Order: sequence, then structure tokens, then C-alpha cells
Amino acid sequence: MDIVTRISEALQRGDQDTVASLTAEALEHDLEPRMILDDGLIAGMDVIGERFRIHEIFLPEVLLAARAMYAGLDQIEPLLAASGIPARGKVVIGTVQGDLHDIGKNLVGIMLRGAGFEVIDLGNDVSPEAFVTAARENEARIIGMSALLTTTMPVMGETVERLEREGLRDEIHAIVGGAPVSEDFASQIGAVAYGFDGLSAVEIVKRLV
Ligand code: B1M
Repeated sequence: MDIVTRISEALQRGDQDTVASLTAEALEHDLEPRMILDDGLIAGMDVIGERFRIHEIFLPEVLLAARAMYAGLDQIEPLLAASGIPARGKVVIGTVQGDLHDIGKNLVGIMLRGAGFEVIDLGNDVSPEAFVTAARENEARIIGMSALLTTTMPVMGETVERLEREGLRDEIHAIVGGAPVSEDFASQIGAVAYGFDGLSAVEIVKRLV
């Protein structure tokens, strides 16, 4: 079995030590960080998500898988983020209020930093007010919101409404992403764009800045 598949399987078992050692081994063998990320870590997490959906596994297993994901991600992050390009602009990012999923949002942050943007990461459970205040105070032109739960998606719309109320809609652009979010949803709530993954978020931000 190839090393990337072994990383995916170790992640599914929640075996963080093996994910850490296999990721280190893969990097020593010059495997592309993006390949380790997409075909190992994200692929493993996709299987976990599906097994959780059909009640084959439960929250403790998902938590262990998330911990194992970070054991690999922590090693890949410096490689994805190392661009050496001076900052091209500021982006405020966060996972919306009520939502604690932060793996995807962190990946988006890593890719943006790698593309040379200064990222102000507000973490998870971020209110519309906190997004808008951080963007205003840091003079950031972009707010990037992530949501993984259908129940927290409306917070994205509330943030856009808040920008409107404060007269900032033309100055600060809201972009949205996360597994349940879509292009249609983004235009319904008045966000300027929908990002499918970290790379597409980078493309959008480059276009907007
Ligand atoms: Co939760 N969870 N979870 N969970 N979890 C999902 C999202 C779920 C789909 C699982 C399922 O049922 N199959 C389901 C949501 C159902 C729904 O809303 N329709 C679910 C649920 C129900 C829950 C709880 C409610 C469970 C419970 O308590 N009963 C609970 C909610 C807690 C809360 O937030 N208030 C919960 C808890 C958790 C854990 C804490 C155990 C853990 C999170 C750990 C962490 O993040 N630190 C967890 C996990 C790991 C998942 C799954 C399995 C994996 C999510 C993930 O990290 N994926 C997830 C199933 C799934 O998504 N298939 C699930 C990997 C990550 C790289 O992908 O986040 O999609 P993703 O990010 C991608 C893109 O979406 C995009 O780029 C990223 C890179 O490609 N992207 C952006 C993301 N944000 C973006 C922003 C952008 C642009 C692109 O621009 C700004």
C-alpha cells in the first residue's frame, strides 16, 4: 500500500502518531505536500465524514480523526505557507458563530498566507460583529467566512447585512465557503464570492485585492 493511502487509513483509525511519522517519511521522500494533503489527510477525513453520517462511527472517533489530521497538517503547513512574498493585503477569516469546525478554515488560512496575504484569523464561533469590527480595525478589505453546519450558514448572511448597515458593503468584500455552502447560497446572501477550497479562495482574494 502506498504511503499516502497509509496516511489516510491511519487518520481514519485516529492514530495520530502514525499519521505524524508517515507524513514525516513522505516529506523525506519528497512527496508533494499538496498530494499528502489531498490524497492522504483530506481523503481520510472524507471517509470519516461519510461513516459519521451513516452512524457507523460517533463523535469520539471523529475527534480522534481531527486530532490525527492536525498531526499531519502541522508538518505540511510551513511548506504550504512558505512563499517569502511580501504581504499583498489583509484578509480576516473565521468560522461563523455556533460552529466549531476549524480544519477547513485553517487550511484556507494556510493557503492565503502561502500566497502572500496577511491573515487575521479570528478562530471559530465568530459573531458578525466580531468579523466586521476586526476588518474595520485592521483595515482589511476581505472577510472570509467558513461554515460546516447548515444551522450556522445564516450567520454569513447576518454578517453581510451588518456590513450593509454600517455602510461598508462597497469597501469590505465577504467571501464564503465550507462543505454545505454553495455558489447559489453566496449570491442569495449577497456575498461577493464562494470558495470551493483553499486554492479557489486564493484565486478569489487575488482577484478582489
Ligand atoms: Co462535525 N459535522 N459536528 N465535527 N464534522 C460535519 C460537518 C457533518 C457534515 C458530519 C456528517 O453528518 N456527515 C455534520 C453537519 C451536518 C449538517 O449540518 N448538515 C456535522 C455535525 C452534525 C457535527 C455536530 C453537530 C455533531 C454533534 O455534536 N452531534 C458537532 C457540531 C459542533 C459545533 O460546531 N457546534 C460536530 C463536531 C465535530 C468535531 C468537533 C468532532 C470535529 C471538528 C474538529 C475541528 O474542526 N477541529 C468534526 C468533524 C471533523 C467533522 C467532519 C467529519 C469533517 C470536517 C472537516 O474537517 N473536513 C464533517 C464531515 C464532512 O465535512 N464531510 C463534519 C476536512 C476539511 C479539510 O474540509 O472543512 O469542508 P472542510 O473545508 C474545505 C472546504 O469546505 C473549503 O476549503 C477546505 C479545504 O478544501 N472551505 C472554504 C472551508 N471553509 C472555507 C472558506 C472559504 C473557502 C473555502 O472562504 C472563506
